Amino acid sequence: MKNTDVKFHDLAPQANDFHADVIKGLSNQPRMIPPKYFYDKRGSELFDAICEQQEYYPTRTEISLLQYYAREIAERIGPDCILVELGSGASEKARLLFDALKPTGYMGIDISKEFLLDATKKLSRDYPWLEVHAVCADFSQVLEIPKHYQEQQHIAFYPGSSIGNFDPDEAVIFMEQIAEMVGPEGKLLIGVDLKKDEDILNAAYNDAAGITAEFNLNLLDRLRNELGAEFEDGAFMHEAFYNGSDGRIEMHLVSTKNTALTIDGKTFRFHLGDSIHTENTYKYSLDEFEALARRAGFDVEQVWTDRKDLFSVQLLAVSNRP
Ligand code: AVJ
Repeated sequence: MKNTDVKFHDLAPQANDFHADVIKGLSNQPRMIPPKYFYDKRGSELFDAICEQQEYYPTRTEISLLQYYAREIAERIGPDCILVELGSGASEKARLLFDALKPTGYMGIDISKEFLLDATKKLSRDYPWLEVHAVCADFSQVLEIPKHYQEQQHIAFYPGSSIGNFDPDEAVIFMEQIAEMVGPEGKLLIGVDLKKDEDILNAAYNDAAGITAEFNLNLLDRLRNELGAEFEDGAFMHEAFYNGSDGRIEMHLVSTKNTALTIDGKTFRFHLGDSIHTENTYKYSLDEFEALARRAGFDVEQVWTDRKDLFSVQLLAVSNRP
């Protein structure tokens, strides 16, 4: 492979059906819209701004862990691996590992084709020794790692604690698929947000500058601009709270009055305080996550945490237990 060539694999993922998912989600009880719809251009910008907020500790803590422990992580994994990043975006976190890890190849998997091609081209330019692959796919698609990489160990990389968006049972299924993808000698390097003082959790999703509120409310702008939804300005407000019995932050859009939202002649009525559930983000203790990983067929090989035990980066190995 030449210097800055990126090998492109198009698995032609099914485009999201925003309209159908919203109608379905608002017709159910409780009403729910999947969190993947937060991330249009504005939503992605707002998410980046969230990551800069003092209260939002996950991103900066994970970045510090990857920077600080890059060498240890690399030693644990060993040389010449194939690093496969799920939802690679700008590949910023993978970059933190390359100098220490020296993988043979990097495969960035992302659903957003233009962004993926742009990011992987830059990567290939910055790391001329690295064989870079861009895979346009969604997580439900089975990824085959190129045959000529059979000698190399396959390491899935799933930073960002996005595993928290899955219900635990779904997380197990997802991680089983990852185990299948990396094979019996493979590993998973994953960022997992931890249970902690509820005040810290609540503050992280209710930043004082109101960026998370804007991020949540941006979904309503999308309904209006893209689906022609009609509703009163100010009819909904941001709400985020830690639900201790389920171990998760919940985000909702809560009606501030008795009101209605109409899409395509379909009217959804809300009483004061009724909600549209927009996100769950599960938090785990180390023991809970270890149990979850085992259910999915992984052993926890090593865990790196910050001094305050806010966040963890974990290396899981596909288990050889029967
Ligand atoms: C991208 C899912 C990890 O759950 O913390 C941030 C998304 N939502 N603030 C998270 C999010 C509100 C974020 N994840």
